[in-house]
Amino acid sequence: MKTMKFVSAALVLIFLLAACAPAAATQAPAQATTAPAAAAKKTYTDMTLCYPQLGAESDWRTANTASFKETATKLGVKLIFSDAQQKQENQISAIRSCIQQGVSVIALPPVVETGWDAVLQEAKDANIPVIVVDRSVSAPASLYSAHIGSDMEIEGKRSAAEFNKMLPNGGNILELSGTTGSGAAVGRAKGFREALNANIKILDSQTGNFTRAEGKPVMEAFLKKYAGQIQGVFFHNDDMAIGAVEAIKAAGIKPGDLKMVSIDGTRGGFQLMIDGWLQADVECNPLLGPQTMDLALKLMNGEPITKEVLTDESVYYPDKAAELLPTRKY
Ligand code: GYE
Repeated sequence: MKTMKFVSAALVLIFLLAACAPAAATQAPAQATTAPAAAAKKTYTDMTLCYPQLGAESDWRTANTASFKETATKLGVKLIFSDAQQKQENQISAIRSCIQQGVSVIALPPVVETGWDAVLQEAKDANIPVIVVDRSVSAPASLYSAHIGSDMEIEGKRSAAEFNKMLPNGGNILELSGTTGSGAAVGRAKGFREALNANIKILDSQTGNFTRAEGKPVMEAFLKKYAGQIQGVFFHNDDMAIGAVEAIKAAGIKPGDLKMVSIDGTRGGFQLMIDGWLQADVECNPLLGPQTMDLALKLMNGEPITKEVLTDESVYYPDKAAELLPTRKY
């Protein structure tokens, strides 16, 4: 009996030793390899980037989408792209789905400025960095890692400077503004008003939602109401200017009769300058894919980044429009 007990105790011991040994053997090298692996730098092929695009409302937006898709393909970044059709709730659900999928970084072009706090907090809680792209958000800066885009107020100021030059004795103008509540429309309207000479009056301002389709009827209504009273029109983007010019032509107004300034610098805007409708086009650069992915990689590697990255932009005029049009990328 005693020998039986001894033998079974010995067997248990041998079994336990045998069971532990392989575990210990596999743990040791695993520990040894994790340290150098963690120190290895991540590359673009490790990146899954979420881009919940806000819509396809303009040529600017089409170029912005193409920039993200082309850059991702070139660098080997896995892009999760969606189109929110200018609806914030669609962007929010796209972000939530990206959080669930555990993407590396979210790049968000916000359709409007407000209403992002909750979903940005969700991304933060999931340790997914967010880069705000193009338009700004009003959320606390602690809820996102960086913003890359244009200074919309400067674009508004540059536009005002053109009217100040063209209407030195003052006059009445109209404004076709972008999507209500969007960082682009808010910033451009603010900068424009700050820099516009006091003798130039903005008789009316209506949104055309950054689209050709809405720009045209807004201009038609403007012309009915203010015929003979205006000297100029300020457009928050080229697509609305293109739509509005159809209404302006139909009303029998000739190129140059009204002073017109727009923003973006798309091929369509350049064509309007060549045809004499626009006297200046303030540049807004949509080609943000490369900079965004570069910054996203830095975030993945815990490298230092610049919180506010502003795009370098200028103003285009009709005298160079024909020469520059073939070189335009959007
Ligand atoms: O100017 C307009 C687009 O947010 C800067 O959005 C962007 C604006 C751009 O629809 O064409």
